[in-house]
Amino acid sequence: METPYSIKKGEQSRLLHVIDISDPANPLRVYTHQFTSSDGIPRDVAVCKNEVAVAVTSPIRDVYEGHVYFFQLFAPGDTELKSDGKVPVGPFPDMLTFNPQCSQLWVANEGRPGKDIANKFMDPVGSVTVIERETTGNPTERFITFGDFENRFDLRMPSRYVAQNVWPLAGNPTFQQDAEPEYITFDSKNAYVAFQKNNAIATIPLRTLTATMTPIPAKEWNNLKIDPSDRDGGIHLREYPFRSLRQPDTIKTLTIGSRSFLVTADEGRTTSYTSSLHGFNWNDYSLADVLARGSKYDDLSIKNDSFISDLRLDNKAGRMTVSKVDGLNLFTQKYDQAYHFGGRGFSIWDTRNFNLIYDTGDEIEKEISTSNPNGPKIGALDVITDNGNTYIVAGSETVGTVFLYSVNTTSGAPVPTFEAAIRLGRTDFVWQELYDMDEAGDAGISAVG
Ligand SMILES: [Ca+2]
Ligand SMILES: [Ca+2]
Repeated sequence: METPYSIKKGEQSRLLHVIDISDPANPLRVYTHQFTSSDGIPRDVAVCKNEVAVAVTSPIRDVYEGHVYFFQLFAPGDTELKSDGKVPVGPFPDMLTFNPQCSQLWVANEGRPGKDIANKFMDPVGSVTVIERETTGNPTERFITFGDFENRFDLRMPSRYVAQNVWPLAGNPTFQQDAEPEYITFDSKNAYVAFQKNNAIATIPLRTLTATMTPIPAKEWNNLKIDPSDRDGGIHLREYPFRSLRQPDTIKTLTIGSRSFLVTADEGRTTSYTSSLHGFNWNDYSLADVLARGSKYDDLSIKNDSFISDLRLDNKAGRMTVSKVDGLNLFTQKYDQAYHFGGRGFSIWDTRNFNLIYDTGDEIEKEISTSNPNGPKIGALDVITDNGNTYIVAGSETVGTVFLYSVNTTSGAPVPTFEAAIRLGRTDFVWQELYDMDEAGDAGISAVG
C-alpha cells in the first residue's frame, strides 16, 4: 500500500489525516489526528515500516526548536494513532525522510528567520538532524550544522546584501544562519541536501556525516525560449540571454548500476523580509524594468543593446522577476548579468563531480507557457522504477500539471524523453480562466510520489 498519510497544509489546522488509498480512485479518510496548539504545527510526514514520523514547528514561535512526533503505523481496527514519543529537532523542520533502511530519520530544519517572543528579529541556524532509531532504548540524535562554510563566497547568501542600517542585528549575518536545508535524499553512500535559497547542494557521507557544499551553476538561456511577459496579449515565446538560478526544491537520486545521479526540481525561490514577520522590509528581487530603467544593467558586460532595451518594456522582458543580488558588481553597482529565478524544469547531475548530465531546457516552458513571471515552477519531483523502466515525474507549482518523462539508462547515464503532460480539470479554456472558475484541477502541486 502507498503511504496513507497526509498533512493538511492549512498551516493552522494542525491535522494529520490517515487515508486508505487501496482503491486509488476512491481514497477514504479513516482517521484524523488533531495536533494541539501546544504541540506546534505539522509540516511534513514520513512513513517507514511500522513507524510514522511527523515534523512539527515550535508551539511558541517558528524560530525556536521544533519536534518530531513518532507514531505506530495505523492498523485496521485502531481507534487512534499510538504515540511512540517525540524528540526535539532544530527550528522550523519542514521536511523529513527515513533512510532506505529505515534505521535513521533525517530532518531538514530550515531555521527560517522570524521574531522571538520579545518580538525581536532572530535568524536561527539551519541544520539537519539525524535521529537513530534503536529497537530498544532511546533514540540518539546528531545535529549537522554548516558553520564550516562561512568563507565560501561562492555559496549564495541574500542576507549578505541587506544594508547595515536595515539589518536589525548588530554584526553581520553568518552563512549558517542564512543556510536553509530544504530537501534530503540518499544514495547508498551519501545523503544530499538541497539548499534552495542558497542555490547549493550538500553532500553528506553517511559514514562521517561531514558535509561538503557544491554551488549549483546558473542556467544559460541563450538558444532557449521563455514567455517573459503577462502584458503581451498571450503566449509569446522569446529568446533572451538571461541566466537563472536553478534553486531546486525537491531532489531525488537516480541510480544506474554503480553510478548515482541527482535529479533536481529547479523551482526557484525569492527571499523576502517583511516588517510584519521580521520587523523590516527587504527582498532580493525586482521587476526587470525597474532595474533597467534605473540603468542598472552594465551594457559593457551584457553587450546586447536590444536585450537591455527590452528589459525596460512590459510587453517584452520587463515583467520578469529578476535578482537584485546575483550578478551585481560591487565596484560598479551595476549588474553584469540578468538573473531570474528557477530553471523552469528539472536537471540531472553526476553525484561524483556535479557535472550537468541533462536539463529540460525550455521543453516544459513550451508545453505549458502561462506568461507567469515565475514560469512553471517545477518544485515537486519523483524518480520511479517500474518493471525495469525508469520514469521521472515532475509537478508544477503554478499550473497544477504533472510531467512524465521516461528515462533511457542503456548508456549508463540517464537520457530522459518527454512523454506526457497530465492535468486534472477542464482543458477548454486557458489555465487562468479555469483557475478563476475553480475548474483547473489541482491548483498547485507541492509534492508527487
Ligand atoms: Ca536561518
Ligand atoms: Ca505572454
